[in-house]
Amino acid sequence: MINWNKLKKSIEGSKRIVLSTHMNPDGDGLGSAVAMYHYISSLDIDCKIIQISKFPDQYKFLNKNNIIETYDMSEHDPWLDSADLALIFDIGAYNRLGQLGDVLTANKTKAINIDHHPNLNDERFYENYINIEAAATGEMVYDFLEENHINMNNAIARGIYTAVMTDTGSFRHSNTNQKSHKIAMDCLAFDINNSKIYQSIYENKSKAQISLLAKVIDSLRFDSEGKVASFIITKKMIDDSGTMPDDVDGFTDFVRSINGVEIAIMVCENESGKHRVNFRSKGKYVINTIAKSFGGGGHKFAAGASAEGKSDIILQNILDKTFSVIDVQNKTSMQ
Ligand SMILES: [Mn+2]
Repeated sequence: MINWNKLKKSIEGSKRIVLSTHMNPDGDGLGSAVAMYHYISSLDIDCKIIQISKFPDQYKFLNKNNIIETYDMSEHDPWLDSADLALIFDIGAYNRLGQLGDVLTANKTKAINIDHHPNLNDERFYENYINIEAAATGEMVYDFLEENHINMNNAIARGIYTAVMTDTGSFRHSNTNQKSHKIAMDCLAFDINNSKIYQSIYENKSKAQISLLAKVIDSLRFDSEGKVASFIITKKMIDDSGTMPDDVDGFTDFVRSINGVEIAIMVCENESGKHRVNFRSKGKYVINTIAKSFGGGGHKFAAGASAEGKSDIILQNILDKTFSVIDVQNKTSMQ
């Protein structure tokens, strides 16, 4: 059992708290940070959310009064100098804090990890609050509030709802359970506009994004009798389509939705020779072991890694590993 009261005491004993999440932040990381921000600022503690990437516009509705700041060395380093606590949400790995992680380490700021990814026991964290059973980190923020008898309000509910909605694939993925729906129900009691939140995040695609998706669909590769679908997105495809690297978010989920596909794999070249790899499974095969063997990680059925080199060689290596993982898991499931 997680001792959420201990976290409350750490918060109450701090004078200046920074909240952050992983690079290329998503609805879970941002929603968790926003929910916690509204609680902490109600205590009159100096508090900022600082994230390190370009702010994703589809989450603007979380950023009323511009409470989510984008890390800027000259602006934030003096403020961070006297931060005595950092709460880091949904990080997966400390390195995904980028430069902000280096600043926190240099300042010896007490950094607390609140996450539903497996604990990597990174010594740069002072403390870890981990629950890999949680569908979202936002579920853990909900637990924190519940166990400490802290009431939600509209702004807190909006953050938590966004976190749980996005990490459960809008309550569709295999991690969706009674609790995710209970959290949604409790959040909706605070008058949040669930339909607007959904539209803002998912019904906001650019034409360029859709034409890139069309190219991806055209070039899909199928293996293992159609169980494995994979695709490559080159830097050139991104440049030619006029999209941004983050615009490929959700492509792997889309490919997984094809009948018969159990595993979808994306190899996307962000910068010349540098790739982001995504794995999605329908639930029959655990795929974070594949991600791990390429230096990445993640959840059982949704994971990622990065890889350097030539796109087609990277994909082939990943596929080879995937085939052997499927073989092993087929054998164990027959036993
Ligand atoms: Mn998450």
